[in-house]
Amino acid sequence: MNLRTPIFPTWCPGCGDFGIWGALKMAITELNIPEEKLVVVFDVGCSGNMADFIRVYGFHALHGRSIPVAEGIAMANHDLTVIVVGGDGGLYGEGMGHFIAAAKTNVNITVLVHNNQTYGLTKGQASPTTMEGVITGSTPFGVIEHPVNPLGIALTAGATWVGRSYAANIPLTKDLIVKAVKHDGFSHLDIFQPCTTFNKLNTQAWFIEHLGQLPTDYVPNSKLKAWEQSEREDKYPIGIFYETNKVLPFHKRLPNLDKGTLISQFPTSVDLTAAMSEFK
Ligand SMILES: Cc1ncc(C[n+]2csc(CCOP(=O)(O)OP(=O)(O)O)c2C)c(N)n1
Ligand code: SF4
Repeated sequence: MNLRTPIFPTWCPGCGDFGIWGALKMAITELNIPEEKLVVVFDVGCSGNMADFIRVYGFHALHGRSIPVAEGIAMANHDLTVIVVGGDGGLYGEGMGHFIAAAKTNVNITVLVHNNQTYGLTKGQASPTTMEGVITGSTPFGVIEHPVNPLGIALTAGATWVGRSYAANIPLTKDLIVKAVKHDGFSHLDIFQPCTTFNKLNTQAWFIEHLGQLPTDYVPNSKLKAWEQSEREDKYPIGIFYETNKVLPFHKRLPNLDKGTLISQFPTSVDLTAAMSEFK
């Protein structure tokens, strides 16, 4: 599958978006999903700008609103693989309500969060994951709140697959994306990444010092143990925190979808030739 577009990324040198971009392309290639069966919904942000840099069927949604768009696509055609790409500002700030609702619904989508602990595209304002004390354009005296724990929120809301990766570890990020996409239900992969321009605390050196591993005997089948690991601040573990297949995804709980996807039951006959010709 040719995932190239003619546009080279406009991201700053050293930005973690590059690593996630590479890992996502490798994951899509490994998953070998027919291109007409894959949809990537991009949020607004530096992360969401990936919409221009990867050749997939996609949708560039409004800031914080990519998850409901993805849910709509997955509900209309549950045969599709649906992936969301967005930042911590869009998905844990403006879109947090949607994030919680989608996790609770266990809709079969994969949410990849470029967690650079800042609003990158709008020049470094504090986001929900910015650490306490950090001076940003919007917090000139330092952030006075404690950051949210996105993995803990996902677990509490009912996500059935929860993991964390680091953008510079491209092989791990690729593996975790593959596993998250294969999961039948709502999967959430938080991916730490440096924002070299605006986040002067959480740099590559900071991540090397502060990232850790889950315990060697860790089995990701306990929500309580996963939550405990997600609360750790001595070291931030990466890997799969939690997965379960005991909860059916949303579309398998709707008997009227047993007959087939919604669009197959209500086929449309809209002629898209004129609209598509604009993209040639
Ligand atoms: C509804 C709406 N609110 C706010 C904005 C302005 N805006 C654009 S990008 C952005 C922040 C992006 O930060 P984040 O989601 O963390 O992504 P990043 O750029 O760091 O990848 C904001 C607030 C917008 N475009 N639309
Ligand atoms: S502003 Fe930050 S997140 Fe945006 S491209 Fe530059 S380094 Fe990456």
